[in-house]
Amino acid sequence: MSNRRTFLQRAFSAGAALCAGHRLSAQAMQMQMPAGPGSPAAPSKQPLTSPSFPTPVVTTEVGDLSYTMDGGAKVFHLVAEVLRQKIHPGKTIDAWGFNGSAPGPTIQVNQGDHVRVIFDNHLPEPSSIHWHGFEDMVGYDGMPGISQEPVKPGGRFVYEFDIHQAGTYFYHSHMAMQEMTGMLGGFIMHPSTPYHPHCDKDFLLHLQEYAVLPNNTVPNTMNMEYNWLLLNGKAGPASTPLIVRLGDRVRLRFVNLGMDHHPMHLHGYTFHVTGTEGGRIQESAWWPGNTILVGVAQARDVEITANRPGDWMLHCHLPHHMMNQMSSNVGSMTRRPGQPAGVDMNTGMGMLQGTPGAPSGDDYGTSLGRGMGFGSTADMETTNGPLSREKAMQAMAGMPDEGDIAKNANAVPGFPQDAYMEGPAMAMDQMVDKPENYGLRPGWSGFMMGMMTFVRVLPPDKYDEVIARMKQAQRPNDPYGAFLQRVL
Ligand SMILES: [Cu+2]
Repeated sequence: MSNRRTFLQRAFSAGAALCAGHRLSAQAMQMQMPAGPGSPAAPSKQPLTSPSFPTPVVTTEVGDLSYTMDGGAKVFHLVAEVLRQKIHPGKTIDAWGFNGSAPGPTIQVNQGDHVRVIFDNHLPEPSSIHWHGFEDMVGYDGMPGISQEPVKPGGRFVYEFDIHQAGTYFYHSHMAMQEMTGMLGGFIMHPSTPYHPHCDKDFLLHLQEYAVLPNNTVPNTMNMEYNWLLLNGKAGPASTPLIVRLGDRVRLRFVNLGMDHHPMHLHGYTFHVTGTEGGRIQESAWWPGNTILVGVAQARDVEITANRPGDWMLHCHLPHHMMNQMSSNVGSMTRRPGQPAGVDMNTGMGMLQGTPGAPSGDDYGTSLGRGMGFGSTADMETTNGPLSREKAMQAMAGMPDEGDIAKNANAVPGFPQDAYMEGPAMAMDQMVDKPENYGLRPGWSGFMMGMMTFVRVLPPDKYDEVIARMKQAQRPNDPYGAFLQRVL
């Protein structure tokens, strides 16, 4: 006990020492949550899945925005800024977000709170923040040029809210292109009266998409097609699994602020849809499903009782949203040594050259005549290839050669399909190693791309093992921090 109290005191002191504008440690934030039966201040040891309230919402990758108290107000300091973010091993982009991440950190408040958000604009252009779905005064609606002056670079605007709603809400820039380059975040309003049934785990997932050309780092927000599909700012397999104990009641909150609608599908379970961007749905109106279409500017809450163990996939079911770096129309997807970054028009577009001098020749395969080398004897190690067995195995060093590609594959109409998507994807288990991935089947990462992650429903022994590793990692600003505090 004394050790635990000492630890908590230290955590609180460390957090309190940080000024507003920095994210406090998750432990510090937890200390500021109202003391409930499962809060860290509770004197006795809690069971593993204590019915504490409110259950902190975990936003993997991005975590929470801390707050300080000023009189009766919870004060958040939200800073819009340009940042670099690694969305996948080997792919770092220049995004715009808040307080160090895109999406920005999640704001969590309680129904009945008075909330102040100090917004600082560190962008090179004007901005403002819209509070999506808030029933509040128009002066705080964040409409630049309508409800307020745009906040100039270096400028500040202070928003004030009396929270009388409850549910899954979000904030975003109301400059559309800023929104498409990452300026969005979650805003959870916990109800003053607990929902029934109690959820032991509660997760927020932002559905996002970027168009970033190969060899480029800047999302093209004017594009209408997307080649990077993300959950909380990470593309699979870099996304972080949702860790659940067998028997837990689990809530998943999806928020979509993008250009596409996403049918989010969970394997192995029938969930019930329990909430929208308008708040909680009364139980008699819940509807069952295993795929929920999350439209643009919508939130959808779904709940399951996790009574079936396994590493269950959770993903957008649009086929092109289960891929990474799709860009066969602009050149090879992965640049390798010796491969030019740019080539002349003839070569780059495969225009009527080569032997026999027409796109139907051997040098032109299913790459629409763009000289990608598909199906030819001159195939290159691009992500669109390599399709000869020899080249495939070279490119998948360490992968077992189990004859994944038939010897006559290049003669089969339609080839490649999944070999194109999955076969050349190198397993990168080590590159995305983290405690939440512990115990996954070796090579799993070669088969997870885009808007995908796992709901890992773990039996007690495996769950304890993963939780112990998560705690041991002691990651700063751990998005799981508030949750880990409760799991004793
Ligand atoms: Cu999708």
